[in-house]
Amino acid sequence: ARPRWVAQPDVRERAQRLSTKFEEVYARPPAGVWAAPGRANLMGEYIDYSGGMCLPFAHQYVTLTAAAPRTDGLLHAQSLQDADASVADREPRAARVSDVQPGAIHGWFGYAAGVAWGMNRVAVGHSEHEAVPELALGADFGADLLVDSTVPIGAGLASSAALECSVALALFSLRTGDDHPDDTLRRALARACMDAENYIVGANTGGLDQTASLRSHAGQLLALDCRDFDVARLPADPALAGLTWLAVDTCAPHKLADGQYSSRRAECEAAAAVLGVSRLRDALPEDPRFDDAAVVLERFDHLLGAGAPLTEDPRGTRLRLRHSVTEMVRSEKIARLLREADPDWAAVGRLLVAGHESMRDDCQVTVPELDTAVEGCLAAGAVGAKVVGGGFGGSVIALVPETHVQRLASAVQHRFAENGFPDPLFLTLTPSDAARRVL
Ligand code: GAF
Repeated sequence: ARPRWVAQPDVRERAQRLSTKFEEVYARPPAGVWAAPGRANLMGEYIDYSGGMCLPFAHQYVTLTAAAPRTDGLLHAQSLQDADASVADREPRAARVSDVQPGAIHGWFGYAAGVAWGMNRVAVGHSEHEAVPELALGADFGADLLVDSTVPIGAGLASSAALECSVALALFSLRTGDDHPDDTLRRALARACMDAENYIVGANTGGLDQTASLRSHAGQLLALDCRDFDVARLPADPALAGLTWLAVDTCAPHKLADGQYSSRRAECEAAAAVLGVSRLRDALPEDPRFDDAAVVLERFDHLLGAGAPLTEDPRGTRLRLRHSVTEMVRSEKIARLLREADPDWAAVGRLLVAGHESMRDDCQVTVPELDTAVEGCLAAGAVGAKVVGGGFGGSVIALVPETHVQRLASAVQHRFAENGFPDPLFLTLTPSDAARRVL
């Protein structure tokens, strides 16, 4: 069989189609259409919640939200993907904004309604964020929403964040009339989307995806410092070196809310408690090297030997710690390499492979399809390859010479067939603009 490629999205055409559909569904035109991308991540997996550095970029696949305001405090939502969903998930969704709260909303509508809740929460401020009154939706604010996604769903490419962030930008624009929120407001919107995911959807994720979706720039990577969500922009363009980003969606089912993700996070928090720091990044110095990671592990072993209170699974906790601190160093190393005028992409590639091995052996979030995809990419000439995002299925990204892309896809496809895995999907990814109004 020939490799199956995911078509490049025609965002304008999809937005126009969505606008027409909106009129059919709600019997009035939308006030606009907003789009938010998913992300890839070069390095810094499973360390955002520990304050590590991540290196994401927004890709060109977006989720679109067409929206019009209401004045009765109600939120209505439908999705063009509902046709593919189970019957229970297909009904139009409605909720009063003031009734949205943890445990109240289920299914994908939780992501959309959760954002309204998150915006009101961030507006008044809470322990993790100072008040940003511009995000307040107001007592009678409501909206009709129609959603369409071009981001492969559940593929580890941040389809959830794309949904949240497109809804957030739509609600913000409807409420304030501001179509160009600055970086400070985007940071606050990202926090509102994180809150939606953490509290309304119940996935204890760390903010990487929402930040990438709302704060990226075309042609750049973000160096995202998750201690304070400050970003620096790296104008790293592999195309200058004849390289491109290829994603292989293994199509192995991917799910974050099933406890595996939260247990990884809990183990990292347990390791931090043993080390006496509030988050693992604080156990490393400002400009960390691999030697520093080794020192942290020695300290951990020493503290355990001295009878530090421990978790149920000391061995697992130590592996998670080793993944976290080495991943933090790999991220900083790649950021240093990419700040050079002519980056050493071969060195970047070696770090990507080391990152994958750590995700496989220490974080333990890969599945055979992911490992096979990475091995297949490397055997066929990729400069580097690794799982992207939360793992347990989903995608790998590979850094690939442009001239090898087709050959490499055929080789991976062949390897999947040999292993009896279903056909994967292939996408070339381009660092693209953050969430924006498109119509
Ligand atoms: C998922 C989460 F949503 C992110 O916060 C991040 O932890 C990622 O997995 C792993 O790096 O995408």
